[in-house]
Amino acid sequence: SKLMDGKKVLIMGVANKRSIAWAAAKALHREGAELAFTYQGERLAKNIKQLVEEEMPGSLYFECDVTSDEQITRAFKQIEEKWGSLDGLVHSIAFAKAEDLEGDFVETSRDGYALAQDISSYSLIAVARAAKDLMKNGGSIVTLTYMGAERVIPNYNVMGVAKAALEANVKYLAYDLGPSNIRVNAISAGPIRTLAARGVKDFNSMLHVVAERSPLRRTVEVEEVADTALFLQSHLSRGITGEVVHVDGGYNIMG
Ligand code: 0WD
Repeated sequence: SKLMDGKKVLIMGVANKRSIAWAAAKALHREGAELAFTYQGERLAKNIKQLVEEEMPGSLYFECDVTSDEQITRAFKQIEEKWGSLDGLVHSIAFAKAEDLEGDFVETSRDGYALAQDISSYSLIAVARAAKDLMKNGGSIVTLTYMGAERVIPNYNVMGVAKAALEANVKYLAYDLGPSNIRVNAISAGPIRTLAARGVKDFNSMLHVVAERSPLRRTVEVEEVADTALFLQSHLSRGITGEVVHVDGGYNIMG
């Protein structure tokens, strides 16, 4: 038998095959989970349809832009109709305007700040609320964060502040949902070349610094992040909630 046999997991945030969410889906699929996907908009519908039908036929997929309460409600209604219940949720979504991911943080606009918080931080609360009624036998919610929440990473700027809020959300949600045996955790991943990473100025030099200075003397592979997502989704992590697990080759311990 496999680690995730009989478990139903919703994956939010696949943009393409390089997405961390897609790697997490592959790890969960390998271990027998049934999967559903939500994607941001019509722009991504073709990508998702193709990926799912080629590699995970039978998986469900629905549109869900997390800035829209209506779309969140509709997506979870569709999941309820198809599945009746849910065991896991992987939230792998973030966004900030390009102009807010470089230069002086002090120049962050009110709009840019609100947008980054809405998509990258508030959305976890919104989807946790929608998921909790479906997680009738308990569940596991996993989100993706970055060390820019804990310390200043030049250019990460407004996203660092959004990730700090996201990590606080993880703790408050873990407390709220604990009595329902729903666990809420974050993975703080080291830098990985994805679509979202392309938006961060000087991303390549971040990769170099990690490869040079981290205890493992290398950057992390997306599969390593995915296997941690699998662990946090599985019964192996049943005693862990409200935690931020660093999957960064140990980089965060360095002074
Ligand atoms: O180095 C990295 N790549 C790291 C990423 C290090 C540490 C953490 N992370 C985080 C990101 O901040 C994000 O929370 O991992 C998560 C996944 O990011 P990713 O896999 O690196 O990037 P990507 O494949 O682009 O997936 C993020 C997706 C969006 O992609 P684009 O690039 O098209 O914006 O988040 C989704 C979208 O698919 N997304 C939304 N989904 C629903 N509604 C929305 C939205 N409004 N906005 C963005």
